[in-house]
Amino acid sequence: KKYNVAVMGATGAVGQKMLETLEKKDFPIESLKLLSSSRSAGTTLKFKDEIYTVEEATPESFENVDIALFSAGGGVSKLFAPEAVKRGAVVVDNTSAFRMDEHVPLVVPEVNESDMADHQGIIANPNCSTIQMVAALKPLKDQFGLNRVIVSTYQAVSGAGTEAIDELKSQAQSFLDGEEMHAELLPVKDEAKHYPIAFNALPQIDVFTENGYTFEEMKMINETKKILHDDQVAVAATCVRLPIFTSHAESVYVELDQDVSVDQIKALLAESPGVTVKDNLDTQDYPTPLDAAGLPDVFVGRIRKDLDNEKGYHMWIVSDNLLKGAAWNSVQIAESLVKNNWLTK
Ligand code: 11C
Repeated sequence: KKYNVAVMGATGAVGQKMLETLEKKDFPIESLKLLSSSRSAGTTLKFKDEIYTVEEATPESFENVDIALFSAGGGVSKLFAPEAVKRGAVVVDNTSAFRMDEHVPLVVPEVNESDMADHQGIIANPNCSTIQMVAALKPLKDQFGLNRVIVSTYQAVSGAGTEAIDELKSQAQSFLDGEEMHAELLPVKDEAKHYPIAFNALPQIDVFTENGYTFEEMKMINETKKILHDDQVAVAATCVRLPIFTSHAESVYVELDQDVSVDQIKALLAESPGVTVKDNLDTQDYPTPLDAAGLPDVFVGRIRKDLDNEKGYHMWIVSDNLLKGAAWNSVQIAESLVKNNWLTK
């Protein structure tokens, strides 16, 4: 059986990776519709040697669509996802619009695939920095119990879209040319103040919330608890943007319920789905954003025991934010819907 698929936000950084992933995984597509806001409508994109013209989305665009992959911002999802569901499509939404809605499963297939079984038309794809962390946390929680997580992130500019990629390039060029760097976008498009990202580190991703954490940090905290089905696990996050194009890296400290060896943790993660352990100090082997870019795995390295807490461990988690963090995970969700017969309700 083949499916009528729509990609909403097809011209964006994630949308383009969605097309690449659908093609790479040879997803069974009967028809493909590429949608966007009016701004990008008319753009042409290639999929499997065919040229498609991106159409401006309207509610009617979703007639006869089986699966709609959304990645065009929360506002667009809020507007169009219910319209798509009304017309019989199942929406895989890669924005934060519905993630914390109790009727919307928030899914990383390797972690909580079965949460999708009773979906009501929308399945949310978690935030990229959450996905790669929970992929490693879930096996640890199941095997050894998980009490606390403290994470600091080192996030790529592509998380903020193609404009942020362009901003880093032009600032880097200006700096090397001895010219002034212009900052108009990062850390957050609509905020009053902008800082250069080139040769810099910005401790703000998304807007600040009332408790002093950024929205990105709160996403990591709240989404982790929801995906792991654990309100009790303590989670704190500090999210930082770095001048990296692709792949988010994370320094993660966890406290488990048990005192286990580093070798036990390595062995467990090595056999966990979607996770690759890259950790050999003798050969200086550890994951880096450049190495992880373009690959679908979540890479874990620098696994070591805390020197003061016998149940505390540190690790370094890296993954391509546009693939496992977004497009790859969304297409995995679509594959799971098909495989488990969860498309039609
Ligand atoms: C970033 N993590 O790197 C963000 C991008 O909620 O899906 C993804 C935002 C989201 O800026």
